[in-house]
Amino acid sequence: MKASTLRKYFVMGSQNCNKDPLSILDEAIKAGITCFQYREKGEGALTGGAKYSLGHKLRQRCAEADILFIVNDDVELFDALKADGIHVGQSDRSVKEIRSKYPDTIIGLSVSDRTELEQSPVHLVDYLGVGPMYRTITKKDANPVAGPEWVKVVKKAFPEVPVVGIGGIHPENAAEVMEAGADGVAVISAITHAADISAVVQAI
Ligand code: 3NM
Repeated sequence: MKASTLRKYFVMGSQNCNKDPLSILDEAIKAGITCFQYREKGEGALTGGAKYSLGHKLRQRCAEADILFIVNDDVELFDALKADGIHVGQSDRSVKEIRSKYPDTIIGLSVSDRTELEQSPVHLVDYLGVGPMYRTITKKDANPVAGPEWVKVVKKAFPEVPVVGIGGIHPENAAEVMEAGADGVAVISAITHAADISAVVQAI
C-alpha cells in the first residue's frame, strides 16, 4: 500500500457517534480523509446483523468515494464486506493466520511498546498503528501514553514500514506526530465529536 493513504485515517463505530454514522462518514470523506476503519467495538457497539448492516452501508460509501475501507478485528465481517483490509490488535486473531488465508489483503497491526514490537511478525503486515500518542478517553483499555517518541522508535526499527499514530490526536497535536516520522494520523473523537467536521479534517 502507499504510505500516503494513511495520512488522514478516520476510525469509527456507531458507539463513537452522537449522530448518524453515515452522515459523519460522508462529511469526513467530503473533507478529505484518505482511509477509513470500521471499528464497531466497546460499550454500546452493535453486534450481529446490525453490525453487518451498518458496515455494509459504510463500505459502500467508501467504495463510491474510492476510500480504503478497513475492518477492525472481525475477520468474518472483513470477509463478508469484501473490505480492503483488516486491522488487528495484539490480542486479536493472529496475523500469521490472517496472512496465510488472505495473501494480498492489507493488514494493520497495533503495537504499544517494545515488547509487542519485538514479538510481532512485522514482515507480514502492511502498516503499524502506534499508540497511544496522547491521553484518550475513547479506548477504555488503552495502554499508557507512549507519545510521539514511540513513532520515532518504531520508524527507526522498521524504516520501510508505514506507521500511523493513534490516540488523543486532534488538529493541535497532529503535526507533532507527523514530525516524529509518522506517515499518518488516525483519529476517532476529533472527527466524531467535531462541531465542524470539515474544518477539523482540513486542520488535521
Ligand atoms: N487505539 P481518539 S488509542 C482505537 O493506542 C484506539 O492503540 C489506540 O480514539 C491505541 O482518537 C485508540 O478519540 C482510541 O483518542 C483513539
